[in-house]
Amino acid sequence: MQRSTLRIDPRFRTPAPRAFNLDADVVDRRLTDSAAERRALVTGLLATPATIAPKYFYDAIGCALFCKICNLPEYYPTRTEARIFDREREAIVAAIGTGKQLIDLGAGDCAKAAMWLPWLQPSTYVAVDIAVDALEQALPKLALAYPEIDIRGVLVDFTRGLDLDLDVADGPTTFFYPGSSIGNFTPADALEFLNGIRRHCAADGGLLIGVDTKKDPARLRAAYDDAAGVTAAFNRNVLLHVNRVLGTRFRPDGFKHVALYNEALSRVEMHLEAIDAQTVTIDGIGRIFRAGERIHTESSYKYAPAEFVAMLQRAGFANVRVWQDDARDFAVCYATTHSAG
Ligand code: AVI
Repeated sequence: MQRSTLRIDPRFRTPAPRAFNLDADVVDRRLTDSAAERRALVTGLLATPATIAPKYFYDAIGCALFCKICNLPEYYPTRTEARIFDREREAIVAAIGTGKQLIDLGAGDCAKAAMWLPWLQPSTYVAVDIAVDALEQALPKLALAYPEIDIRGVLVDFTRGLDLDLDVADGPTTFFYPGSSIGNFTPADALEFLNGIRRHCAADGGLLIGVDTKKDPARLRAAYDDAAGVTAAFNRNVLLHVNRVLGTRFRPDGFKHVALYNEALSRVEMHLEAIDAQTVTIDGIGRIFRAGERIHTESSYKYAPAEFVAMLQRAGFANVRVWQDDARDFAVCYATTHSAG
């Protein structure tokens, strides 16, 4: 990913939404309380076990590494979801309908949604992401390619709460949340998040979402600990990002990448394990990481399709359709806000 010409200090405050000078407007609604963000990060690092929120993976280098992960032989979710989309495109379009507004959560480079634009022919396409670089590069190209669609971007950390009241117009709305990112929420938070989406959908709206399924733990582990070491680099890079945010001096090479499947909780966990004892000064406090001590950096929950359908129904969705690949490695669901077929 190229560096953006737009300079954004990660500690910045944004008093009010503003529009950048692009062919497609990008509104900045990122939250603002950088002191609270910093406090939460410090609290996580000083806790035992220590934690870092997964959103800190996605600086410019982290985004580039994540793109590489999506193309790794071991990381099946991205290509499996793409195959389901390809194979089931017409059935999915028939279920969704055309001409609605399309809200793309975690849009990134907008590549996944771009495949749907000619099919769904949305009136409006709103790309929502926290990463300014990706939206800034992708949206002008989309706006040129689809002049008939009102194309907009919203910069927001929607993992802190889904408040798109200013961005979602009245009328039928399709939310698009691919990539099994829902798995990075705890089940309780996922339910609340899905509820929030449903509230924004309005009548005749719906959610198209990708979900990773439970499977052989060895395959799950391999997907998060690839032979080329890309996921390990992605995991360790979070420490460089933390160093920039907090002014700490974590040494990424002092930590080992650990990926494991926690069968009891149905989740892959990623950790960074201290190779030897090290002390890191965090907000003036000397935090000792003992050899073998771990920092928990990510959980990625896996669902049986029936479990996920039940969660969608608990969130108030109805009429859930599920499409899977032949090996049942991944599931794509479309759920509506109305109960009639
Ligand atoms: C973004 N998210 C769905 C990925 C996942 O599979 O949980 C993040 C990831 N972490 C390591 N590899 C991929």
